[in-house]
Amino acid sequence: MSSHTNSSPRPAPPATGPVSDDAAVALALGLTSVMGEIDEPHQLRPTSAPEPILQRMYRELLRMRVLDARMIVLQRQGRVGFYGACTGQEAVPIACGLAVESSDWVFPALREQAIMLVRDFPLTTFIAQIFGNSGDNQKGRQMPSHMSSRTVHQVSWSSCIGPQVPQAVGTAWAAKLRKTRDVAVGFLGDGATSEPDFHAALTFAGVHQTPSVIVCQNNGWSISVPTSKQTASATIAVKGLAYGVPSVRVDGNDVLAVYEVLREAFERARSGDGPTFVECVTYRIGAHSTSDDPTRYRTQAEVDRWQRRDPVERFHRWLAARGLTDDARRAAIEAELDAEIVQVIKEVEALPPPSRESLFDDVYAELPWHLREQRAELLALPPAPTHS
Ligand SMILES: Cc1ncc(C[n+]2csc(CCOP(=O)(O)OP(=O)(O)O)c2C)c(N)n1
Ligand SMILES: [Mg+2]
Repeated sequence: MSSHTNSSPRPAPPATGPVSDDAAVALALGLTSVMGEIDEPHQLRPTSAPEPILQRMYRELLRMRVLDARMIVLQRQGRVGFYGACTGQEAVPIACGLAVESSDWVFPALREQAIMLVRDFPLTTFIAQIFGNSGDNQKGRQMPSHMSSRTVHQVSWSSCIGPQVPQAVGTAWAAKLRKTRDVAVGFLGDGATSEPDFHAALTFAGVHQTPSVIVCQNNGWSISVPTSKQTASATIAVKGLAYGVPSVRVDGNDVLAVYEVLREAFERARSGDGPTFVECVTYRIGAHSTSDDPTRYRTQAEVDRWQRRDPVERFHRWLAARGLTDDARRAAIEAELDAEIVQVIKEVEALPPPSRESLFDDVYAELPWHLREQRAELLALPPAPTHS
């Protein structure tokens, strides 16, 4: 037996902090909701969103749904190589995009690219990234769907699972040391909670009280692995309490609830009250990506059950019940958005590939001699044949 016996009891944990607070535990184990349409016990709260925000949310939700559908068609037609949709999970990125301030930093995982559109990133550049052509601000160097831009303080979607969370916490720590008002939000999926990065990030955030918001989109699956195989914990949110981080479990298909919870979390972080961990309970309606076939590992009955909780439909019904929209208005907005997206695709697809010489840009402030030589050699060659 080791020398660590029960003869010298551990000191009791400090009485402060979220672990000792019943209300805090209830937030991490329960489900926060505004619309209150869900079939499990939940804590209802009112919305603070004024009508212009409600209408913006509506339009952005509809836009993302239409955009995803169009992009998947492009991939199936072989016009783009890959696409990662967020269908069924739109409420989280849209709510986040409306809750953050323009100076805050966003570190997305796999399904949050919509945040940059909500923060007014041009749709043309967004779609050009998926084509990877000369309209792409990343010059075609990233995998499709891995868009990023300093202009909207959003780093690339991370194909590696987990690292965006410590990156966000580190950025938040820098903001704290520099005494700015900036907050950093880092995303992860339920699968990523099995990665060491998740634990490192929450430990650091709790110890250093960083102005960070860590958001887990629990969409039920990590490609073909169900959440029940990631953890035996009652909820994902409750794990945050062990790190001393206030944690909230929210209906991730209720755009109003996610907006409230994130706004509060940003506010806490900005006013010096430290990090928050948010679990958004949602579902990936489509495939993991265009490289996946979910019929191999989940039932249609499960998908149908979640279709009834669809975030776009629910918000439409909620607005309609208050006289703020109707089916005809929705159809008109969708048609308008679809026409705009089709037009942008047409313009972007006609753009040439990134220029050859752009290969040498952006790495060195001053190009070293050997790369200057290689650049000159490349430019002396005839242009590559174009594909048609
Ligand atoms: C470190 C690492 N391990 C494995 C993978 C392969 N991989 C890509 S996405 C994914 C599942 C991620 O699941 P989750 O975190 O729940 O996010 P979701 O796709 O459901 O949004 C895996 C295992 C990876 N990209 N990086
Ligand atoms: Mg997942």
